Amino acid sequence: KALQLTLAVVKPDAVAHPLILEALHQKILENFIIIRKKELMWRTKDSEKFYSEHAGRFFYQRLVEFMSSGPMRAYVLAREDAVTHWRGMMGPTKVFRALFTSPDTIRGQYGLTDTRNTTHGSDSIESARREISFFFPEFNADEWMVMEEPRFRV
Ligand code: YYY
Ligand code: MG
Repeated sequence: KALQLTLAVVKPDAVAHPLILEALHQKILENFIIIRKKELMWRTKDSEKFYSEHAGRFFYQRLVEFMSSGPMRAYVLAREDAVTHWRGMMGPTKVFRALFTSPDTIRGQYGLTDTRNTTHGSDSIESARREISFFFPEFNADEWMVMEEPRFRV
């Protein structure tokens, strides 16, 4: 079965804590092939653009401010069913749901609030494609699939 790509982001709340950042990095290493990795910080306008689907929601302003409040770490990750696997590892968006229904997930373990919830993960193959090029405009996913993906399966 072919490998699938997804985008994972460690958000500013988790990057701010070196032990949490390291724990998340280890979890990622155990579960995925890391294809690309970078540290970056957003301007407000990047945050607004990335989360434009949520414009007008009650949490939009605090989300935008938080996501441009400090450095983040982004990964392009590969494995079978990478999108759903990372979403499963992250757990539910909302901190109380994460705490009470999925305490073993990343958000259940480290989430602080509904906004400061440690990580982002693409929610579909289509959003993974779009979000990977948002964070890694120099990365050509189609080319990777043709030129590199087969190497991991021989
Ligand atoms: O994909 P995911 O991150 O799990 O949740 P979304 O519903 O797409 O919301 C994106 C982002 O918005 C979430 O990670 C935190 C923030 N947010 C919030 O601050 N407050 C909420 N009540 C819901 C979402
Ligand atoms: Mg989402």
